[in-house]
Amino acid sequence: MSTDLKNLSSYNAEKIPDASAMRFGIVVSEWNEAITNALLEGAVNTLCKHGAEDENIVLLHVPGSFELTFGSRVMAEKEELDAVICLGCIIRGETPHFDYISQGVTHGITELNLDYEIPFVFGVLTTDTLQQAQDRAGGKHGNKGDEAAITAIKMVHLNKL
Ligand code: DLZ
Repeated sequence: MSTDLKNLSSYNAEKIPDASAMRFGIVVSEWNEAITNALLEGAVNTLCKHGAEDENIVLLHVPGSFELTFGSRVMAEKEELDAVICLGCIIRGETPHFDYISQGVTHGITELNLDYEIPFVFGVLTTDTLQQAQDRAGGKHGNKGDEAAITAIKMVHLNKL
């Protein structure tokens, strides 16, 4: 199928707002770190490509995707931020753990978006296999870290209108 080869991270760079006055937090899960490091690299490169300054990107690592909610809340409380990007990778195993973690972090990040005045971006891969995750972390389907960064810039811009 032709859609198999589509890079889902493609976008028109000219339509993205300037991020030079924006300050971002990025919270990254250590589980599946080869994948989450690739997401992080994509997110940071994309923020910088659109003008964000290095000193305006604050990083925090948490043990697993389930901890992204708490880590993001800590970030929002302790730092002056315009947005928080949450990066994780949950790969389905043999037990229902995948579903509990996925639902927990989805719900948690949704709650943060409702409770705070800044956006929290969901950059969490939920895949059946490692290959599917690799395909979305700098592989044939692009990099969801790039997409999370673009979403964060757009949402900060929207929040400042
Ligand atoms: C326990 C667990 C499992 C089985 N799988 C993943 C995963 O695929 N991706 C991920 O980010 N984290 C996983 N974790 C760890 C949980 O997110 C969490 O860190 C622990 O349950 C402790 O709260």
